[in-house]
Amino acid sequence: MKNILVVGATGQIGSELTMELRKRYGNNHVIAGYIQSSEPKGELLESGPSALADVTYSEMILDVVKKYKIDTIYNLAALLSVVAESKPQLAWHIGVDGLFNILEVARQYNCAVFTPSSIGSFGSTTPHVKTPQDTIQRPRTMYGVTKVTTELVSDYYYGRYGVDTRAVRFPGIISNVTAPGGGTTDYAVDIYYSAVKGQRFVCPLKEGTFMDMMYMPDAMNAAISLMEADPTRLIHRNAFNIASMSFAPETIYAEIKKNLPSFEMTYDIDPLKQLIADSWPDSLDDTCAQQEWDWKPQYNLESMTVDMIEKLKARDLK
Ligand code: AKB
Repeated sequence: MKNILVVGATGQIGSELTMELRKRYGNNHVIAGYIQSSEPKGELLESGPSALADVTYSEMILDVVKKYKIDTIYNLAALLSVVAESKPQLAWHIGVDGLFNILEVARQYNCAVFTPSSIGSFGSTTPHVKTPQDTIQRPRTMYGVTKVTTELVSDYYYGRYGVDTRAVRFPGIISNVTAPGGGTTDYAVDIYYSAVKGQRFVCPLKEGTFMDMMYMPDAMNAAISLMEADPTRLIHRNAFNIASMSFAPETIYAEIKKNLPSFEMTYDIDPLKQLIADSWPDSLDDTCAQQEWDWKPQYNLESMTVDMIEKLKARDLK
């Protein structure tokens, strides 16, 4: 049986991934690692063990790994793209110094490590349509710089020390549980909340701004399937392109309107978000993930929209 530490367990991905891992591996085998300012609450707190695990303090990570005999770490600590532009040094400290802390403990205690990268690891000189697995990565955002670095450092620890590091490049993740904060793709979550609350949505990105997106169940499945994959089949490690849908604001708007016909959207462009989005791919080619670990998403824009609206309606949003 595995013993898993989720670092960043109270964040957008962590809060759902921790619960999913508990379902699959048993509640007591999955530790929700949190930082002081964001303690777990409710089901996350009550369903299993939690521990202070601030990625910027190596001793803290070491103590948790030793105490709970951890063999797998999902390292989700990071600042998202827009907020990283206002705090570039902190973004590096959490994303890169933090990763070194995790990898050093992983090297000593033989842990596998998942540290997600992102579509943000690409830049304006990257081929934008069907972006290949191995291609130009010259991002100009600090978020992207940290993500390329985490890919390289993770591969380094695999090649040099044999640490079992694996990762995917996440697209924008859409969830009806925990809201994201400070990302460029957040609009694709916010739009559903406005629609279900019966409010007009003001979109911060221009028509025609395509980006890859993914529904949370597929994103969680990608992370867990990759960590479960047969290592002898993996040619790549850090990090795999994955994809399930690519759309622009007008596409998601039209899809929501099919379900909620009175929904309205207008535009008020945020220059920083637009600059970042324009530098990211329109769509990724995920052939390597399909071939090396049988990656296959379940949701498209249509099925995700039906599910999002149903789940948000059931929450009776104020
Ligand atoms: C962001 O928008 O910063 C993230 C991402 C795509 O990595 N959601």
